Amino acid sequence: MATRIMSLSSIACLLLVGALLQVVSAVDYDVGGNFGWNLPPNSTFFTDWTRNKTFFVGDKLVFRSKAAETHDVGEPERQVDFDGCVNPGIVLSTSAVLSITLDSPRRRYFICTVNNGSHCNAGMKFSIDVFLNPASLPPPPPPSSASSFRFDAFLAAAQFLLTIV
Ligand SMILES: [Cu+2]
Repeated sequence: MATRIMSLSSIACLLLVGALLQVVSAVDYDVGGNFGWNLPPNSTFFTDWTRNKTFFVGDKLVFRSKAAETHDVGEPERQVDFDGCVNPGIVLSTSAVLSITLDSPRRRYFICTVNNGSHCNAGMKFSIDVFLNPASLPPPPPPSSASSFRFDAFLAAAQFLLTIV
């Protein structure tokens, strides 16, 4: 019976940890927050939006534009093109909602190309650095006796909790 409780608690712990990792590992960002991907009130609006955010591989950028405005999303490859609002590469429409998954750790540039770069020059542009998610990195080397002891203690506590409820 004790063994059965032990294995149930272990499974419960693993499920809990798995659920937490899922939550941590992927975030959908609405670009510009509630304001969306629209003509901003000032030229640093979207750059300001990126501040204090850390973007990881697997996260998504969701571009939502007002029905009354026409915007798109281009991705220049170089800083100089981003600065000049030119050479956007493949341009994606935002006629509905556009979602871009951050697929690899690198710097990325996003601009609106509408009206020959005038939207971009008005501030519809931002760059981000995408990092590898620590949760997706390979597991650390075998646990030291200290950390495995801590895990054993955690399991024992979980088992105790299950037996008293
Ligand atoms: Cu635009």
